Amino acid sequence: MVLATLPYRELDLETVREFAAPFLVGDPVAVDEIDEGNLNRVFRVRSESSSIIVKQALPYLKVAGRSWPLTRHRARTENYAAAEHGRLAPGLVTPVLHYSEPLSAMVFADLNDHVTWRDALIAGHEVPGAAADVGRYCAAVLLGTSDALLPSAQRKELRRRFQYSELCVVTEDLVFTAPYTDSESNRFDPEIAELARSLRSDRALRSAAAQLRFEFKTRDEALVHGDLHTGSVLVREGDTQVIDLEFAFFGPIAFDPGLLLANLALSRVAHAACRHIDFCASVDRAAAEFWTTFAEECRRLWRPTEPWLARFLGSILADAARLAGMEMIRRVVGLAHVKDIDSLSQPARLEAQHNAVAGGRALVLGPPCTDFDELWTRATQEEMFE
Ligand code: SR1
Ligand code: MG
Repeated sequence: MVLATLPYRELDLETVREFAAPFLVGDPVAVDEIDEGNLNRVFRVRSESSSIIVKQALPYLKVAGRSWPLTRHRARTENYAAAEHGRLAPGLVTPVLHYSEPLSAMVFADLNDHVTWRDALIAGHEVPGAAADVGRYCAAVLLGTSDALLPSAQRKELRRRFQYSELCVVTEDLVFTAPYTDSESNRFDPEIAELARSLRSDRALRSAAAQLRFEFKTRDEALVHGDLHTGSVLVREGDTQVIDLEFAFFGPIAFDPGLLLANLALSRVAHAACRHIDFCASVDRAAAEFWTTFAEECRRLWRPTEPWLARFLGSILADAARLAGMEMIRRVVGLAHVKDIDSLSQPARLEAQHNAVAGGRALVLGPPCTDFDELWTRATQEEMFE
């Protein structure tokens, strides 16, 4: 293949056909660009009888443009992390079928009968099994790459392959810093300008954010997904696939459960603002099922008699709550929002934004959460709102 031997170039609707051809049954006949995602270009290439996905890292952040340069190392990270997490959680991670180092491009099966869990939630569709699958995934990969289960020598070797990457710096900035400063990257509706300003002058919140940022940078506990929101999970009844592992790094175990719970809480807050009471109950069940399965699976994988287990899970829950709070706040006032709320019209949108920030604050500033119900009640509290 000519392209494979060339130096890096951005694939486009034409050149991606040549790159994709060896992975299709028959010649490529159609290409679409999938416009989801903030960082990379993603194409669907079809032949008469098959289709695949090509994902290419760009040398800049797609949502911000060339003014925010990035290296393309994230493609290598994603390729390694998908292999490692796929080994630990078989059947729950979409495998990379081919990786081109020169093009920073990956080929995946086209799961066109799946949707993102976020889209399913927005549409009000309950997906039985998804929450439990993601709970199992988290337990397998987080415990499986931590000192709890992985022998030291193997862990050292794995650790060497995953550096604190520039995407970790993006997270540091977008999750823990920008929402609490007058950063140019922040985006919020004019109606909540006052709310956004109030975050910058809240010393307790800023101090908590600084502490959580420090912990994010220094708690080298497990190979975390690093961006486990509901858009990083593809679902279909009977199948759940975790995708988009480019943010993977050795970080706090609570980071992935925290982000996942925050994104479920954002879904809940959005549905509550639309008075979709029945679906709120469905999101409540999904969140509880995620956490319960995660905890049970940790127990099973480690050993039910491990004397430290209850305290270990307790501290993950308390940390996950605070991290979830950071995620909820940044998805309202920071650069990257969630469709769950941004697709709402007023007045539901404003109510959801206020409640998401209130839930986030309560998680971050309240006393440490000691059980799941407390975390979820705080995250999804509804403030009196006019
Ligand atoms: C600019 S990148 C914005 C966000 O998209 C990714 O999915 C991460 O959540 C990141 O923070
Ligand atoms: Mg992503």
